Amino acid sequence: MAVKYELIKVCKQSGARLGRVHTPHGIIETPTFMPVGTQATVKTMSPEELKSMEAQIILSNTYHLFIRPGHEIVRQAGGLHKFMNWDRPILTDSGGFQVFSLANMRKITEEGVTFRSHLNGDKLFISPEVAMEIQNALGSDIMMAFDECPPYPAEYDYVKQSLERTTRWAERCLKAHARPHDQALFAIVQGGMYADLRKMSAEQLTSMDFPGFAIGGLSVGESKPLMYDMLDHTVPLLPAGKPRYLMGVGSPDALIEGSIRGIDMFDCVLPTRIARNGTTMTSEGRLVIRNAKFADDFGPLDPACDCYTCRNYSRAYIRHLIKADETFGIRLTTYHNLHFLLQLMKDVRQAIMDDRLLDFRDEFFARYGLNDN
Ligand code: PRF
Ligand code: ZN
Repeated sequence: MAVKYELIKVCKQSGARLGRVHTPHGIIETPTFMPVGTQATVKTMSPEELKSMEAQIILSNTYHLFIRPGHEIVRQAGGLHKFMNWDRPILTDSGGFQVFSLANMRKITEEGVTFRSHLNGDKLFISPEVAMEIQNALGSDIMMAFDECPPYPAEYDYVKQSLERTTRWAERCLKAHARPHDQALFAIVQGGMYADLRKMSAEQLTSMDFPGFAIGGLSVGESKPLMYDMLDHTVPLLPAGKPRYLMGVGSPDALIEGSIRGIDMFDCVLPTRIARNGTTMTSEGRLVIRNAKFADDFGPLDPACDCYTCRNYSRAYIRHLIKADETFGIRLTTYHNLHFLLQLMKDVRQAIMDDRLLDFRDEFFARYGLNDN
C-alpha cells in the first residue's frame, strides 16, 4: 500500500491519537493541518515559505486542475509535485465537493455529474472513473474517492440515497484506480446529520479495502455541537490502523475538538482566505488588521507568535499594506495564519504526548475565547 499509518500513542486524558502517515514523499506527523493549494499553489506562498513554516502536506483540487490547465498538462510536466516544485506529500480532493459548490447547472446521475465550468461555461463530466484518471495523472500521494456532499439541511431519504450512491461510486473508484502501489485512495463517509446514516456509510465503506477514510459532509452550515456529535457517531466505526481525515475543517476550536475525537488530518481554506481580507488568528482570538485602532500599533500581530511575520513586521505596517492593496500585506497575514495553525497542531501533538490534551484545550480557549473562529 502507498500509505501506512503508524500509531505512536493515545492521549490518556482525551483519547486523541499521535501518529505518523508514511507516504511516497515522506512522513506526516499527525494530527496535522494541510494548507490548501487549490490551483497548484497555496495562494501567495512559495514552496520554500511553506517549508519554512513546516507544512508537511498540502491539498490540491481535481476540479480546478481538470478545468485549468487540464490534467494532461500536469501529466506532461511529470506530475503535480514537479509541476509546482513541491516535493513533500500532496493530497488531492476528488472534485465531488467543488462540483457541487462551484459548478453551474449540474446534473447528477448514477454514471456521474455533468456540469458547466464556472470559468467559461464549457459542458464537462466527472464520474468516479474520470476522477481517478485525473488524480492518477496528477500523481498525488493521497487521492480522494468521488463522492456527493449533500447540502445542509437535507431530507433523510435524499441523504440515504446519496450515501448509497457514494458507496457505489467508491467501489468504482477502487476498481478504476491505476496506481494503488504509489497513490493511496481514501473513501469518504457521508450521511448528513443523521447518526444512523453515518453508521451505514461508515460500515459500507470500511468493508472495502481503502488505506484511509475521510469524513465528508460536515462543516456545511451545521452548528459545531452537531458536527462534534456526528464525529462521535462516526470516528469509532473507522479502523484504528488507518488515517482519518476530516474534510474542510480548520477553525482552531474544531482542530482541537476533532483531534480529541480521533481525527488525524484536517484541511481548510479558512486561514488563507481570511488572511486575504486582513483577518488574522492570534493566541487571543481573531484580529481584524484594517481596524483603525491598529494604525499606530507597532507591536507584532501576535505577541505569542515567533513566525517570520511576527518577528519582523508590525500591526501598523501590515495594516498600511493591506489598506493600500499591496500584495506583500496579504503574504504576511497568510504566512502568519498558516504558521499559527501549524504551530497549534504541533502543540496538540505535544499535549497528546504529555497526556494533557483536555487541559490544553481549556487553556487555549481561556485565551482565544469561545465561539470565535
Ligand atoms: N467531500 C469532498 N470534499 C470536501 C467535502 C466533502 O464532503 C467537504 C465537506 N466539508 C469539504 N471538502 N470530496
Ligand atoms: Zn506570526
